Amino acid sequence: NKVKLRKIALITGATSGIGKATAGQFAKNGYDLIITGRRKKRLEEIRKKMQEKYGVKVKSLVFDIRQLNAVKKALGSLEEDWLEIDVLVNNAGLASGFDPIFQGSTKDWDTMIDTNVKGLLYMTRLVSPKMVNKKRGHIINVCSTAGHEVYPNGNVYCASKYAVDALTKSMRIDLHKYNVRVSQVSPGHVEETEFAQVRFHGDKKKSKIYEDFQPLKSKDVAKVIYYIASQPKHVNIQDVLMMGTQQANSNFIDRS
Ligand code: NDP
Ligand code: 8X3
Repeated sequence: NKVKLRKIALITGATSGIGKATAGQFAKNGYDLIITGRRKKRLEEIRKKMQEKYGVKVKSLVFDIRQLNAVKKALGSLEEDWLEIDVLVNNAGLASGFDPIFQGSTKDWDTMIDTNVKGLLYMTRLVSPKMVNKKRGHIINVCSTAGHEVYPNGNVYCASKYAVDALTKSMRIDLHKYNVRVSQVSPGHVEETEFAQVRFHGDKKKSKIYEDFQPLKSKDVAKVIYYIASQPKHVNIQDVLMMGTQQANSNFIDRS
């Protein structure tokens, strides 16, 4: 009996925050990694660090997840022995802007929908056929509390995460008969990420949204993602909604 010992996880958006922490958790647990992002230098540093620290093999793929051709080219560059991906973590994503609907920037809207929804779809479309053929695999989407509840000025970001929630549920219907698990994690505020900096377009003052309470840390979410991936084959954790203790939901945070 040949037992497959090598395990491969592909994590999108691994240059910072939750994706980087998730790469660390999978590497620590012996997974070879494919890590992606647009920032080449950062990705290369993370690749080297993971290899040296955990002794696993790591591939880095630099591409913009919004560009279907770039996604195809990057995945197409993988050698045969990297194609059997066990876990796909669809993490790359962002909020861009924080404006009421009548003032929102359509450029921000395009960025969020193209990244959070279309990017996730492109990755899934290209990675899932092999999982279906092998009747084995796990796709874990990074959703958000914003995919379960809306909040003032959240409009398009929330809509993009509601779309992630809908896709997680419908992908599961399409894939469960092929023994492919589909799960998601839905965190509230998470620090040690660049999320706020990106949302507020680098405005340092506005980005200080985690100062007067203790949010989750990127590693807290990463550990849950790994926990989801490490369940016995007959168990599929469908969604984990998680928040810092001082956060009750999207709209109630104890900042006292
Ligand atoms: P970060 O900004 O720290 O990380 C976002 C990652 O996504 C980066 O690695 C970035 O890489 C990548 N990314 C963004 N746009 C693109 C693109 N066009 N092409 C390729 N990669 C891209 O934020 P987080 O770690 O917080 O975000 C990770 C996920 O977690 C997102 O989906 C976010 O919506 C979700 N989330 C975050 C929460 C939070 O409070 N922080 C809470 C709930 C969910 P690069 O810039 O190098 O391309
Ligand atoms: C990120 C958390 O509350 O800013 O998804 O939408 S929130």
